[in-house]
Formats: sequence, structure tokens, C-alpha cells
Amino acid sequence: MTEGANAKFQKRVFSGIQPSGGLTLGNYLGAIKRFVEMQDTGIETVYCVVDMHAITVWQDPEALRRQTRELAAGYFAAGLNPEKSILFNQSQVSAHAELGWVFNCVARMGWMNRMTQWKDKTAGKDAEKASLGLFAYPSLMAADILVYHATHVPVGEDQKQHVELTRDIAAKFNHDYGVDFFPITEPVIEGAATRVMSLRDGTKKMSKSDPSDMSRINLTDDADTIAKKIKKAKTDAEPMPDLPEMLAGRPEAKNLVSIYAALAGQTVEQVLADYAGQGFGSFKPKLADLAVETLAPISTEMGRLMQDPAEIDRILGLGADRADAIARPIMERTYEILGMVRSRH
Ligand code: AQP
Repeated sequence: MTEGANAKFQKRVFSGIQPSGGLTLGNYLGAIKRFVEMQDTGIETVYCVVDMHAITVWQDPEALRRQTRELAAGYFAAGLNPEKSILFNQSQVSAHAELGWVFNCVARMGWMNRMTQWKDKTAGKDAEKASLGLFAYPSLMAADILVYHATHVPVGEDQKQHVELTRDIAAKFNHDYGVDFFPITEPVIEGAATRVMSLRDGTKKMSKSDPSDMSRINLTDDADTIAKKIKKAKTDAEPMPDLPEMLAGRPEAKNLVSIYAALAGQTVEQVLADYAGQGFGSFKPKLADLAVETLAPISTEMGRLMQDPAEIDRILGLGADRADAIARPIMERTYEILGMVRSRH
């Protein structure tokens, strides 16, 4: 991880996931697996269930409650240790919303208009009917990161533009108020599967809110469902090539090979060295076995943890206390920089 302009800031990792549905293989490979790896690097790690982001599109309250706990269970089942990392849900730490508002006043409408996720999520729909929160989503995300003065943010490819916007917001705030207060955060995008694609369309990312359940592998899918989804995954008639560059123009083939590589902890080159010349008919069952082997223990552990929702809530609450202790002084200093009068007595 590079230090760059952030030498004066203590290294701190922040990232979050929305409880907007069940976790997918994309969330696991692009985010959670890497979050867990980072907790052993000696750098403070702060991870969040971003429930306030989830409500930028309507959520059934009962489902949101369940999905929040299920996401926390997913983090723990994948190896997140609450003694090593701080895990909490966003709405319990009010500084996120407070700094989000400040950043709404720093960020420009034109910046938000350029966000590809905003364009993707409103494509083919009437953007006038989207919530103001969905439009301002990247500003709240910048607040999530900067309220901890986080220097590094592990994310999938799809979130890179939002982290770049976070850097722009930090730089504009620092410039407008003549301070060097917010760090210029680095995105950390590494690994063979930083962009896991839909199993039905290799040009679309795998997403928990995709209407087609066959497009994704859920962390809670059983072995038969995983095998069925991989068997039915779209591919082409060509055999596996020898070299990664020969996967260009074959998005579905590239996706399955990348998923295999990420699950096996190999490079795409190594996977091709083993399977070159074979058809997907023989590759898919091997991929299914590997996916089941990796995900089954996580799914079983999630099921066990979900039996005790009060314990999940307790751990999230303790995490919120620790997160608040970092965020509150940063928020108070922000108010001071802005010129807001805070003394009451
Ligand atoms: N397909 C993916 N490949 C790699 N990484 C992914 N991530 C999400 N999908 C993929 C990473 O997971 C983290 C959490 O994402 P999020 O839930 O906050 O929002 P998202 O990126 O919008 O994920 P979804 O699944 O597509 O959610 P919905 O459908 O609700 O919008 C991020 O680090 C993201 O990069």
C-alpha cells in the first residue's frame, strides 16, 4: 500500500457493503475475502454494514433488518475477527450522516452526474423518479471513508470511480478551507476477481440486486444450486485458450476462468496452463466443486450465527462504540473548521 500524500496520517483501512440483498460471490471475492486478509497486516481495519446507503432504494424494513444481520454474519463466517477489526452498522454512528451533509455542500452536481453507477442504476428508467439519496450516494460514501481519516479503501473495480470522487471531495474541502485535514485516500483494487461478472451476461457485473437469481452465486446457495448455476452459466463454444490475452472478446469465458483463479488462489495464467484445450463442459464441474468447497463452510457458519441475532446485534453495537470514538473527534474538528459554534454551556 502506498503512502503518497498521506504520510502525516496514520494508516487506516475502511470499507463497507450494503445490506441491500444477500451476499454474492462478487461481494465475497471483490470485498470480504480481501477485508479479512487486511486485518492481519497490522493496520487498523474498520468495516461497515452501510444500511443508510441501502435505503437509497426502497427496502422492506423487515428484510433490511434481516439482511443487516445476515451481512454481519457473512463477515464473521468469512473470517472477520471483531477483536482485530471494527465492524458496525452505519446508522449507529451519526457522524456518517453529519459529514455526508457537509460533503453535499462541497461536492458539485456535475461530479455526481458523471458517476457511472448513477447512470447504470437509472438507465432505462426515469431518473427524475430516483431518490435524491441515490444521486448523492458517493458523497455519503466519501463521508464514510473520511470520517475515519481512512487512507486505504479495498473495493471492487465498480467502486473505483467513487473512491476517486472521495479524493476530489477531500482535496476541495482542504483547499476551500485552507487546511490539510482530510487524507487523499487510495483505492486498493487487487486480485484475480476485482470485477466478477454476471453468469448470464459477461458484460454486466454480478450484483445482489439483479432481478435474475441465476445471474449470481449467493453465499447462502446450497451445493446443488451452485452446481446448477455454474452448469447453466453462459459460455461460448471455443475451448480454453493457452494465454490470458486470448480471452479478450470472450467475456463469459474470461469471467469463469477469473472466478476459478480467485477461488483457487492462482493466477489466470496458471488456470489456463492446467485447462488449455479443454471445453467448458469439463471445466464447469471443476469450478462448481471449487466454489462449493469454498462457500459451503461460510454458508453453514452464517446459518449458525443467524440462530442468535441478539449476539450479532451486541457485536455490532460494540463496534459502533469503537467507530464512534474515532469518528466523533474528526467530526467535531470538521465543524470547527467550518466555523460552526458548538459550545452549549
Ligand atoms: N461483481 C463484483 N465483483 C467484484 N466486487 C464486487 N463488489 C460488488 N459487486 C462486485 C464489491 O463489493 C463491495 C460492496 O458493494 P456494495 O454492496 O456496497 O455495492 P455494490 O458494488 O453496488 O454491490 P452490488 O452487489 O451490486 O449491490 P447492489 O445490487 O445493491 O447495488 C464493494 O467493494 C464492491 O466493489
